[in-house]
Amino acid sequence: MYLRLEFEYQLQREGLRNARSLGAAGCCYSPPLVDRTLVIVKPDGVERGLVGEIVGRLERKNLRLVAAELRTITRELAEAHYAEHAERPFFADLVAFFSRSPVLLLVVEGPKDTFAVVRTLMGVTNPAEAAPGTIRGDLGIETTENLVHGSDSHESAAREIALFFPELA
Ligand code: IDP
Ligand code: MG
Repeated sequence: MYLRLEFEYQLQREGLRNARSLGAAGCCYSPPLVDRTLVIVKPDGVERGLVGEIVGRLERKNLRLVAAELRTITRELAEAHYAEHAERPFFADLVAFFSRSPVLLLVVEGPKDTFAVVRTLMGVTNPAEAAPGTIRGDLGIETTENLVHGSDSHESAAREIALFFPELA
């Protein structure tokens, strides 16, 4: 499954710009769309049927989907994605978990510092400690199987989008 929504949103952006320049009163506030980040619904989220729940939270926040693809990640790509953790004791388990079944890869777009907005929606790494109202806080209980990945900086977002969606880099 691979949805390319870029063209559709380009049209929406054009429409918004036109509406603003004409001074038309829109029904809804739409923030400027300037920033992208990578979000991944991890294998546990897909296996548990929580894709709709998680994507719904991103959409209700008024973030927009730019790309969405269900893909089984190879061990090599999982190792590259999590390279910063290569020396950590949980690395082998993390790579095995991340490559065991399909993930949903998403590029989402919003206003300034979208990566930070997504991280707030996700909650902290350990779901047992994540605040209620966050994805991990509401839906998870274990540290490795914590449902969702989100880039942790502008630099990580650029690196990770290029890793999984080279055509969008
Ligand atoms: P993040 O996903 O909140 O950015 P990181 O520290 O970057 O957290 O860790 C990457 C992933 O590695 C986590 O989301 C989690 O799946 C796993 N992980 C992190 N710390 C531990 C741990 O102490 N034990 C087991 N798995 C861990
Ligand atoms: Mg991280």
